[in-house]
Amino acid sequence: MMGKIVWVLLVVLLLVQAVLAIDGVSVDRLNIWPMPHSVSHGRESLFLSKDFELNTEGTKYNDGSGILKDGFSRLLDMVRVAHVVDGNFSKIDTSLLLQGLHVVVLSADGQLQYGIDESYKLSVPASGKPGYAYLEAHTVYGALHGFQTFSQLCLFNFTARVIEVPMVPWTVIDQPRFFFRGLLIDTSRHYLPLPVIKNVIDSMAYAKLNVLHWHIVDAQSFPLEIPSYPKLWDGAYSVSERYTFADAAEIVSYAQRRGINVLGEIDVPGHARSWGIGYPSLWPSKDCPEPLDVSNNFTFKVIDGILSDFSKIFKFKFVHLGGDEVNTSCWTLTPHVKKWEETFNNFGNKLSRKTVVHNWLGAGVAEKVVAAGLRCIVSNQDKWYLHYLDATWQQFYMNEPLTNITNPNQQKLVLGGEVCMWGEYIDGSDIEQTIWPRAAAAAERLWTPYDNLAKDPRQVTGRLAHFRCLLNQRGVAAAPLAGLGRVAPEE
Ligand code: CP6
Repeated sequence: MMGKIVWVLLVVLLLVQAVLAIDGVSVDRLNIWPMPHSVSHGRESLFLSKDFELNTEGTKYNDGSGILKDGFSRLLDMVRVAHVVDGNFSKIDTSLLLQGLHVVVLSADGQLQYGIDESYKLSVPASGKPGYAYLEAHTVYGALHGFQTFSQLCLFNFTARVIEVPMVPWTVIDQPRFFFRGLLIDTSRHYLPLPVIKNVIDSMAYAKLNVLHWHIVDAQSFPLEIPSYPKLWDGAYSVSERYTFADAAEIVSYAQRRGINVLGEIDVPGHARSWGIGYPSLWPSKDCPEPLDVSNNFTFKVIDGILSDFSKIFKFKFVHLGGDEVNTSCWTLTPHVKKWEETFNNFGNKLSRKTVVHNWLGAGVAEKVVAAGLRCIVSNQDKWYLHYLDATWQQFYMNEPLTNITNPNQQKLVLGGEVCMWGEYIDGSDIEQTIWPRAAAAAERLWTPYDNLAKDPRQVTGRLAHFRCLLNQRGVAAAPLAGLGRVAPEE
């Protein structure tokens, strides 16, 4: 009898020891990027069970296209970061095991569009009887942001070889400061292969950026198929450096499934020389090939054709028309165009109130645009241009879109901002490390409530360094914070 009791005690002791042997990692700061609206946490640790699962009970949204399901499966990949999870789950006390994530999406509407509700609430329970973590969002895209945040709370425990959520219980309440959080890519100066674009989209989702501004075409090349005018992509660099119409639709769908809108752009009437390779009559003349010949009806037929084809694939409510850097000397020099110039100048000044002005160039323009009652997206040339390799992440962090805009009604006209990766000096080989980590600094500026933003970038260095490592672990070639180590090219 005594022998039996001693034996049982021994087993119990061993079990307790086994459970205690799995130490939680102690984390010394909140490593969430961008910083949420509000966060609270505890000091305990939980572990994801072997069959950590998605539970969507009570969700109104019908996930027929699998956006939620695929998002959850990417979440599992993200938290594993390619480690082999071979820990012994039977050693972990069930009071420390999280069975899954219960996601409730309140709205049935699965449309992604400008201005949708991207908020979410995430709670991870304390140990004891943890069951499920809980994520609630109005839209499936808010839930995807919640997945991103959850993934950043997790880490791989190298002792237990399982995934741990330290500092439970967690409560995160979150929503973006601006609706428009963009990144521009330029596929005209250098062709970007489709897998590169997809990797950029993945990385945008990690930083909660939500608009991919696709500067598809420029003077140098016309890589996109336009079914209405099938000779336009004769202006591509080569027969292989092209996107079919279906490729573009696939990019839009890939982005959309990650909560990212694609803002398609044709830059007119300047920056369009490549159009004339297939259709030379779009040029004012052979020796004077840009801007587009705006005295020619055919030019407007082609623009119409492109926009009508665009509307079949780009579902975002905005389309970008460039309109920048129009060198009018060819118009002045070519008699049949010169007659037209005045009209153009006139309607240029009478932009419809439906227009959103993208402040691409000089700083300080945004305040004039909103004072005139127009909506605006801020890039501020020297602040959010990624091709300036000597611009630091600290400068990106400190670029405030509402600078000098104090009137609340005018502040509402600033829809957000956009970092720009102009393609003259980069291609698929180095685009990722030129975008990251600096775009992440801008992403926090655009996501996090103003009062939660660091007033001095030194306060966020450690947290950004952590996010940078996370990007590397997920296969994104983000550069070290200490700088790109390259010399800025001459303009
Ligand atoms: N391409 C187009 C560009 C630029 C612009 N439009 C540009 C101009 C100056 C700088 C960076 C980019 N490369 N189509 C102007 C918005 Cl510094």
